[in-house]
Amino acid sequence: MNRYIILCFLALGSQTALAQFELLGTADYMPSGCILLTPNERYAEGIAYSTSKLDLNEYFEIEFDIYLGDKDDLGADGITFVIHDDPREFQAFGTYGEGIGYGRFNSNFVSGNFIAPSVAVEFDTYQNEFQNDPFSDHIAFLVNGSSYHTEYWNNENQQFNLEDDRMHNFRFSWNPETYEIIVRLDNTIVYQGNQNLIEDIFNGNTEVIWGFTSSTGNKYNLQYFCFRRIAYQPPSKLNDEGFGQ
Ligand SMILES: [Ca+2]
Ligand SMILES: [Ca+2]
Repeated sequence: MNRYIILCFLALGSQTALAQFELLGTADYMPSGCILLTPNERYAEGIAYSTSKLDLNEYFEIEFDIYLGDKDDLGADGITFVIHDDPREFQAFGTYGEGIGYGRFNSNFVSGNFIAPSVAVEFDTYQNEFQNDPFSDHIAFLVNGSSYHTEYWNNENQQFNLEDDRMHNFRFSWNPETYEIIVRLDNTIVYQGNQNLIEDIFNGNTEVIWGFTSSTGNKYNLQYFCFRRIAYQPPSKLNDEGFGQ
């Protein structure tokens, strides 16, 4: 209990940490106010969920800076941003290694640990053939605890690398009127889709949990995220016309 109080104090004292998180596995608060997901160690799994749920009836854009480590060839596995309504609520977790703490080893078998119902954006730093991963690091939109994807974004670059010892800006927006989801990495749109999350994924529920999952395997990296802001208003008309963004 004492540790919890101290961590909350640290978080509240930081200008960057404006959200409280439930922490699982190796996840922990960092002195900077960012949230450690995995240390630079083998076979780690860390998950952090905001204690405040999202309301999918409302427009939102949520922004983070993410860090995927500094080892390219020897690094793994990545992180996911997840929105879920799993019955385990703030204790939900998926498989380590190629599951990135979100998914499962084989999309054809609904067994093992995975998070569902859910959607997620994976930032994947290690190639796994069962998940249809390309050679390069990549970003993919995932559904209902399956790490397998048929499409991905890697800037059409087979050398694309996120384990570059740099922070990367990540934004996710949801529009309940148009059902549009937009994901940006470093101001580039890396996923854009239309899906009625409320009806198609969450069976009518609009109050959902959000957070990050992460893992390592035999290869590993330090991985963490920093919450920046959440906005509940869509971009202004000015921005829709191409100004200001
Ligand atoms: Ca890489
Ligand atoms: Ca992978």
